[in-house]
Amino acid sequence: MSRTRIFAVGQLGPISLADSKEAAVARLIALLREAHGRGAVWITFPELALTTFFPRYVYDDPADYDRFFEEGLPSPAMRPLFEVARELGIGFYLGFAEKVVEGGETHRYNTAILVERDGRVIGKYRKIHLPGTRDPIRKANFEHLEKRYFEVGDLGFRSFGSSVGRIGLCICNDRRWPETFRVMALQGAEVFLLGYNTPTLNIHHPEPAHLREFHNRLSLESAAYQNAAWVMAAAKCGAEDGFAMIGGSAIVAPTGETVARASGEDDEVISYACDLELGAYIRRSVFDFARHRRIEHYGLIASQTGIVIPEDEPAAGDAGETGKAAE
Ligand code: CDT
Repeated sequence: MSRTRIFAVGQLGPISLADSKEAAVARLIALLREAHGRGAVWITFPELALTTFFPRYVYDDPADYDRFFEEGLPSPAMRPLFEVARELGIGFYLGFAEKVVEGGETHRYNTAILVERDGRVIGKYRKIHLPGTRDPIRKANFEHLEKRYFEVGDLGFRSFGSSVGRIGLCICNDRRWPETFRVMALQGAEVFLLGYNTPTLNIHHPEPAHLREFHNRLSLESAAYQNAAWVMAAAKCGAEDGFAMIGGSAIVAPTGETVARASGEDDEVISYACDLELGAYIRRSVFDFARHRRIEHYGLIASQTGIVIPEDEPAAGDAGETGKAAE
């Protein structure tokens, strides 16, 4: 028996540094209305969807960057989006910069929330894999300073029950790490939602621009396939004040096949009728975790961060030069 619902992804084109949050939210509402018109029950919006991708800029004083952050849920800027979504009965994923006082201390996170079709916040995630640096590296005319503005998320990778299925959520760079998705899949996630802002130029590790698109797609498709789950991925893309970011927002099936893909680098809705039973079927066979996983051999994944060559192994030879394998 199928369990089909229409999921949508709302891609955003550029948001300028000069744009107001109100203008960004008006664009999100237009995307949400279009998704609803297509019969969608849920829409995924990008990472940091209310502002430009501000970690590309260097600020020293919180007084200069606090304007990018939201306080309270819904924050005043988000409230109109919450209201229209509840009125239309459509759930959503939204990424934003969060400022919160907890335990008497101020914290700032790169956050995403899940808002149920009746307007309740049913899930929250604070980004764990923060890319870039704390200090400027001055290798280009922009930076990637997520480690400067955000703390590492403290909520873990979780999945949440919703009226449309069990949802796991993460943010941008998390999609490059398979551990992200496996932890959520082990909690029964059937659909992974994520938003991203990916600069076309990699300032840390120069590489051809086409690889940025390829690695995005590769990460999404492998996450879907290896966990037998649907993936909804929403880009904020195009040139924000001249700083280019990739598009390629996509919906990927549990088979690993991309079934819908944004065509441009501006505001755009893509949608697909997703049968959650397709993933369940695969999780009863080739990816029946309970039957086939061998956790007694996976210990290093959770106990070691970097690469450690076992000491009892012979040193690596010069097989590259001689063509002879080290023995
Ligand atoms: N926003 C975000 O996480 N972007 C990163 C860029 C990595 S290059 C520093 C990404 O993984 O797409």
